[in-house]
Amino acid sequence: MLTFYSADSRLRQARTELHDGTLVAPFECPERVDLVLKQLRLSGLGEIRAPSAYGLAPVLAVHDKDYVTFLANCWEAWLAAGHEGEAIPNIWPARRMRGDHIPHAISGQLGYYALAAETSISAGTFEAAMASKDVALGAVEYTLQTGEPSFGLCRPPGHHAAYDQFGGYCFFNNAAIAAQRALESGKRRVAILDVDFHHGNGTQQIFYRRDDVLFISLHGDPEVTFPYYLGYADEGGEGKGEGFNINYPLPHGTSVATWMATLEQALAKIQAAGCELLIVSLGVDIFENDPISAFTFTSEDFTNLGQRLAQAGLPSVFLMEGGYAVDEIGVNVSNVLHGFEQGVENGSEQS
Ligand code: SP5
Ligand code: ZN
Repeated sequence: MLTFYSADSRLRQARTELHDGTLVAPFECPERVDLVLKQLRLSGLGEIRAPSAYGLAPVLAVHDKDYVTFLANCWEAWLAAGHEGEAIPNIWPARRMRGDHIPHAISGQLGYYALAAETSISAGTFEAAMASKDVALGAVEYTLQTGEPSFGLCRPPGHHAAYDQFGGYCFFNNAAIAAQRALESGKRRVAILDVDFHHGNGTQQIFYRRDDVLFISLHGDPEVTFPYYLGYADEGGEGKGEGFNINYPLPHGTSVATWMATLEQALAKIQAAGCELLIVSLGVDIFENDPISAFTFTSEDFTNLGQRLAQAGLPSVFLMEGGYAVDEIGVNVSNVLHGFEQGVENGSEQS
């Protein structure tokens, strides 16, 4: 399988994450991609290619222009305002305040555009986010042109980024940008299957009123985990999007058997909806030893996941989302992708 990767993903190197009341070294760190790359090479998955630069047009197809401008200017404005640490919001347009007003000061803009405070903005953040969406676009273009599967080793991740909000380590919604590109190239309906431990609130929000993207997410129950304010089972889409948003919140400690049984339901929905492309938001934070998550996948289970996804029989694009057990992230990602290739081979032997 072909992998897309950009060395510019390293430009995202925040020093601080607000975690459990202290500033810690971010879980979403550059070593994550280093170790995935290393394992993909070691296991011989296939060629690793740098993407072209696709510019801002595909970003503006799913994100707000003023939000993108804010991201592009945030770090400089933060420095110019004389702040010492990294840019972290500490006030929001909370209920019964002016939710429609964008203040002049960067501290006010940060709260306006942030959906969470763990994600700091620092030098290089915007450039890395640009590289990450190029990785996603490179992967989807390749799969659109060849029908062959691809892996976009995106970093920073994307699925928490909404139309005009960053957070959850995400700035541009790579999966949404890729899906939109696929639709513009002629696909009539695209499925985004989000297997990251956390609900893909940004992807859900972007497509909530549309029927050309089926968004399905399996995730930790938002009653007890991030992002708390979206991802419930009764969120089914709105208007013509009704029926095209499906959430499967699952309790902490959910067994792999239950998770895989839920995946069967998700795949049946994708088949029934006549989707022509599968984009997998691939978070491997469902791993049993993930430091911030609570599902129970072993490294071997990731192989089975990949095999099962191949049986859907669709052109498929995998895009990296979360996964913070850095020592095992390479094996876990590699197992999904090799599992997928094995699943494709088994499928073609049977037919
Ligand atoms: C892309 C992605 O996986 N983003 C995840 C963002 C999660 N940010 C908030 C994490 C809060 C973790 N608190 C868990 C405490 C466990 N002891
Ligand atoms: Zn996650």
